[in-house]
Amino acid sequence: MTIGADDLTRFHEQGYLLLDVLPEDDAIALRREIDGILDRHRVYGAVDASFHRSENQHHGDRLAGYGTKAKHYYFHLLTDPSFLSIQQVFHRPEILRPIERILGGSLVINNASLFAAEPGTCYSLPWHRDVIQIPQHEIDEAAIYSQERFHNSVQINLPLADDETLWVVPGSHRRVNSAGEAAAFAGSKHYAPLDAVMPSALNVRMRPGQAVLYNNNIIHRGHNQCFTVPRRSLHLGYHSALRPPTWHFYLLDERMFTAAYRARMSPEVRLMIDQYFACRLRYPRMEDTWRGLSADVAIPPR
Ligand SMILES: O=C(O)CCC(=O)C(=O)O
Repeated sequence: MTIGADDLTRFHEQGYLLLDVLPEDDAIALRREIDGILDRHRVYGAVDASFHRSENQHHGDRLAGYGTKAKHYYFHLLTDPSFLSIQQVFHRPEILRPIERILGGSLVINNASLFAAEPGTCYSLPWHRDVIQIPQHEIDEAAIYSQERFHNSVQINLPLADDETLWVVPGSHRRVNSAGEAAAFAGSKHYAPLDAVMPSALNVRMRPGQAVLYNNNIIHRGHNQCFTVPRRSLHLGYHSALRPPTWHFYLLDERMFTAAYRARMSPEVRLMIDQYFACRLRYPRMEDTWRGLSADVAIPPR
């Protein structure tokens, strides 16, 4: 399945798009497989119930001792051999086709993670746009959050269990902050304070197998006062190799892809990784992705 012109317009205007992507049974089967992996590393007993901040969650957690903290875990799926068996989902056509429609083909994966949390966990990632790689004084808001600029990145949350954690401010990806948003981000262009009020925020509610595709310049956050069901959501990022990438492209750590590990990957995923590093050779410097942006203006492919 791909998406039609209306969905494409909705994605560009609203900055996010909710889609039925995987059959629910496939999502539940995948969730069972992931539960099995987590269970093999889970430690039962006393739980550290203190609140764990999540601003640096993208650095990743270790599987060992899963469950000893009441925290929102973030596991890197492309570099941890424990997750090799589920990597086939990264090239499912149902995921790739809608993104190709948005980005224009030659897709390169640049992030694949798992959000996992157990019932009773409180999770509050502050409001942000995904610009934390850019030093605050170099964030050119008018150039980055602009309709004129083609944003070569699509991020997806694909829940394998009911999920009501993602919040977005529709349309905020292509305009500078409103007065209310500017007040929330007055102290930091990276993260608002945890208790900041965000006007016009919307909660994205999804069933297993649905996915939200979003432009990660949108103002968004992950927030769940207290999970009542486990969170098991895939969090994936793609670029098109046809255009210069954005700063999100540089997350993968080359050192993790040893010859021994690569030999264990499926040919399809190994090819995806090869394409990633080939693209990175062409665009080696992350800082080039935000410097001189006004020259990188282009209309989106249709
Ligand atoms: O938890 C979520 O759904 C959002 C996570 C997020 O925004 C992030 O990791 O940057």
